[in-house]
Amino acid sequence: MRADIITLLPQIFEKVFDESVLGSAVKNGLINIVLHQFRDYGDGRHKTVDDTPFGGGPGMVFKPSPLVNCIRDVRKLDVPAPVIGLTPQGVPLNQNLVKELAEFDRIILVCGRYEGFDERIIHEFDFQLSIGDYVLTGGEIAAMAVIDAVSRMIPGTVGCRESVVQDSFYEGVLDHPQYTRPSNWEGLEVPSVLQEGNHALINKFRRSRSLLTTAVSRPDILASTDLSDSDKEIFQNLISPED
Ligand code: 6GU
Repeated sequence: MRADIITLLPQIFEKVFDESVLGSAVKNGLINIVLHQFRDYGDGRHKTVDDTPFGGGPGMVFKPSPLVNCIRDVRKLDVPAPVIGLTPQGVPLNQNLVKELAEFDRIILVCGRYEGFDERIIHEFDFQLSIGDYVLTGGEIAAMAVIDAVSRMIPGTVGCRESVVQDSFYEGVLDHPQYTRPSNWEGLEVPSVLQEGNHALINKFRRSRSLLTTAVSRPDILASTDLSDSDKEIFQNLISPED
């Protein structure tokens, strides 16, 4: 996948795309990140990209022309791609949307700053995306979150496919807890079923812990998850245990 990022702060992305899982994905050519400094499209000697809001109020607003000219040029650089504005007004990102984004050969992310964009440019966006119900100082951290989550869905980025499929949210439930050695740490014992090697029992234990955590912490996501018959049986057992 190719991801173009339009930003005033291209330098802050470098470390993130250089290290660890994302770094390897970039090095292995699974994801190609292209940064664009849109100040280059600014007006006049000072390359101005913002101005005070009509009607007054705090902060600055991105002027329409520099950003739109940059978006139009970036669009033309490669195959067609959705242009995604990163703003707190956008649709909330979730794992389903991450999976859909991972299907594209190319995406273009536009990072806002200041008080936002001149409203007349929003038709340049195919849609706007938010990463949660809080306000960031700019879209850069949101762009990093989007790229990180999307690249995990591209086969080859994460070592083991199974680990992606089993992750929190992937199949509509939260991940089960994990334990490693020592089996007794500060008096806290690892559940015995995990130490005994019966994989059918281990899977059942993990699934029941996933379902329970999801029911307690995120009943909203559980409500939109299709539960299998054995999941229903697990809940039934939690309510009225067999033994
Ligand atoms: Cl995409 N941008 C900003 N500035 N704040 C946010 C956001 C995006 N998503 C949540 N808060």
